[in-house]
Amino acid sequence: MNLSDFYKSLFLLGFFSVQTNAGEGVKIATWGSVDQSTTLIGWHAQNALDGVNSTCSHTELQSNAWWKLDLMKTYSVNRVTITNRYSCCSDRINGAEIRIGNVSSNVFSNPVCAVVSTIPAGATYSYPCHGMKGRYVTVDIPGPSQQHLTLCEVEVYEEGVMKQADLVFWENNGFTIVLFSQKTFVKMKPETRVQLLSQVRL
Ligand SMILES: [Ca+2]
Repeated sequence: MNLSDFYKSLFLLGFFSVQTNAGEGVKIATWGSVDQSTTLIGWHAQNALDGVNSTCSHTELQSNAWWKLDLMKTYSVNRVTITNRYSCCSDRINGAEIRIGNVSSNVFSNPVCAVVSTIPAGATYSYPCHGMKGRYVTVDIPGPSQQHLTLCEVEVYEEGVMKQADLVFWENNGFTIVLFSQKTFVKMKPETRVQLLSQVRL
């Protein structure tokens, strides 16, 4: 069965939800908005969320540098991945904290999921967060010393079944299109398991 037939079969069966393989989770980072404590010219916070490993966010030299993702509502976060800079300065990520919580004004008050010891240049490391709940996912370099925070990609995953309200299916030229939260199209991997439960149609 090719992909279009697969999606179409989902629609014809008339009910849905999506469940991912255990440990993989649903990527939710691209549903949010981002900010950082300061911005080196051209190195925007969004660069850590554009799916391109060669583009990075970058703060100015400062103490307590941070990058913050607002997921727009509270999620249970399964894991966070960070892709480190390839071209330079890979040790700047050492000691970075990943925090998850609901405090926006002072990101340092949210609980720590993990502390990065080191990530090789250009590598992507994954950090389990075991369902920590929060609207904000931040990465920071804590402390008074003047440092840059550079992140080339950050991905956030929620484990489990997608809520029905988060999904919209509709047909277009024989294809069934799936929309997550009015923003993101599904990009299913072949091994993704799909369990059908209910349907919303535009
Ligand atoms: Ca990037």
